[in-house]
Amino acid sequence: MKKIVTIQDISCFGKCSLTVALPIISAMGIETAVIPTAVLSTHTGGFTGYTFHDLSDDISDIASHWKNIGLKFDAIYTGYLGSKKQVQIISDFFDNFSTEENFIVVDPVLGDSGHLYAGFNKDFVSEMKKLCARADYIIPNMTEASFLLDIPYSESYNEEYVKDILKKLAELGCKTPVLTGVRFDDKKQGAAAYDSVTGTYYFSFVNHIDRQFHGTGDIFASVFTGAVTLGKSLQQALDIAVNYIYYCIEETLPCADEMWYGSCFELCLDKLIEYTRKK
Ligand code: PXL
Repeated sequence: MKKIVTIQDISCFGKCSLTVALPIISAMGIETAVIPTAVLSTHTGGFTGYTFHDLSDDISDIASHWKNIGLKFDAIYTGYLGSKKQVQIISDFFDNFSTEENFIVVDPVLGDSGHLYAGFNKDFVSEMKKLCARADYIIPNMTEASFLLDIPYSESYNEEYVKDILKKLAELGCKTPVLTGVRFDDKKQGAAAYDSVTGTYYFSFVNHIDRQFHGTGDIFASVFTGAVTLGKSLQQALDIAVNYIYYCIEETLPCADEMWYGSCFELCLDKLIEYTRKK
């Protein structure tokens, strides 16, 4: 059985980070080990008054124990990290657990819609850039890509622009950057990737639905990481993740007002399992 370790926060309410990564990766038939980086009462996107309990010191202790008992993983997948210090701790985790056989996915969770999430600043972005340099795959959205590359955020662009961004993201040091939330017109939306080893670009699109829901970036990253872990090609992994997000949004639309803080991803896990099992 394949085994992924995912390192990100637990937002106790709000459907993101570990509360989506665990059910999604498990549904794909992959064992999911977790290291929580922080415990928040809710995520930071729209809630006020949330609690934040930093677990930085626990990460190294958990890693030491795992090292002692010889645990190995097929993939290491990181998401939301709460501080610059945590990024350094995760880098040490990579030193200890990355091997020739496994791969690293960094979802550089920084922001959305042109803005950084609450609590993040340019120093944090610089630190995240260093983590991206160590990854096989990074999965930023357009906002995160702009901050990582220190370029203005734009909502209107063409295929050449996306290819250029992907190439520049690869120049940060990561082998395969994957860009989410790609949209050239109001008909299609999806994701793009660049395999810097072969110099090949990949795209995957579905019909555009003009509604965004919190946590879909985490869902995308979890599905993509699971698919690559199962040996799917880059194109297949993009297609599975893009289509699953489409179904999640479609399922969420009827209760969109109530679901401003997350999506109804639970209602289409059957579709994810079906996609995952297809050859
Ligand atoms: O969905 C990304 C995410 C993860 N974890 C926390 C967040 C966010 C985005 O706002 O606040 C705590």
